[in-house]
Amino acid sequence: MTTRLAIIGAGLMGADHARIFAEELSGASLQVVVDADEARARRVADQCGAADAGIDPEAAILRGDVDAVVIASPDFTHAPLSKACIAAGKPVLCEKPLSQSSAECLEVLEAEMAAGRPFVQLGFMRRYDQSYVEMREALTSGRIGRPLMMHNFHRNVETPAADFTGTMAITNSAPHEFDVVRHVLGCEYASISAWQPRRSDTRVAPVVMVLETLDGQLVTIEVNNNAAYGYDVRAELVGEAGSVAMNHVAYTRTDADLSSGTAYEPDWRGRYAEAYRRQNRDFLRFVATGDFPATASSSWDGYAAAIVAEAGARALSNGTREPVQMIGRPDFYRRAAA
Ligand code: ISE
Repeated sequence: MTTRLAIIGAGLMGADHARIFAEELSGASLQVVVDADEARARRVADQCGAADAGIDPEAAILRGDVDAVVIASPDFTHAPLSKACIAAGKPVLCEKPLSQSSAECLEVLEAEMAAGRPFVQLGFMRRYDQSYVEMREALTSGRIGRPLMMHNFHRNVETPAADFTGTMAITNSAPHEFDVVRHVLGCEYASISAWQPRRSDTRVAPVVMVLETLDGQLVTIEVNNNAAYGYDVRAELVGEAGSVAMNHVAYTRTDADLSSGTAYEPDWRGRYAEAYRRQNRDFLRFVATGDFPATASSSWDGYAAAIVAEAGARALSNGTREPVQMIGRPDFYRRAAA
């Protein structure tokens, strides 16, 4: 079966998804690329062999020759467009976050439950990264014993926008950790605290968070969006009988001039290239079979990330330890572990 796709959003991630489906996976054909900037949509459409380009996302979702949709438009459009896909009965791969408002995430959950089957696969691609896959395996096999702590570092070269704030580090960047850590540990959060050190300039300073899980584990997350030297994500899962740490991912090491070094990627697309391929391949299977992928993030996971981010933003601005209070998980979103 060939899945006929609409790509909504032709920015960094929309263009990357279009390229992955067109060049790196089989089983997909790109029908239309949509962007508020029509010339940009046209450019990506031409690059990935889509016949049409347009500016109207709802019209693209409703097209008879579109089976499924990829949403990579600005964050505030994710939830409304996901709901439009649910209403049209079309599976959607939606970039993270589902919404920065947990209330809006709940609206998506309700629409999906009313439709009677899952439609939304959320683009928390780190779940497909081999390092987190192996951390999960180390827990399920019992090799490192009961988990105690998970330490995380998430560093970007510089902030994506000039007006990026510490709060946005929690609501835009840290949700990757919020999601992948609860996926690895298989547990929800109880509380979150957040602090920032002082920088000597006006750039946004790192945010350091400590979370407690309902099973009594501690999770540390540093998000430094002005790390200057490269895109660098690290993690270590510490158990009672051992630990698993992510290695720096690099194909080569250069030894020269009395030193030895490996390179950093400029951003996440290279670092997570294989994770994106695995995720998008799983999406094509989901469209073909209707079975929600065991590894993927659902709209429930999007809600969970939004609730933690909201509590984290409050913790940072009030200097308090904030409880994380989620609604009970609806049966609809219970599934066998991957
Ligand atoms: C960005 O929004 C992303 O989604 C990337 O995956 C992440 O690594 C980056 O830090 C965020 O700013």
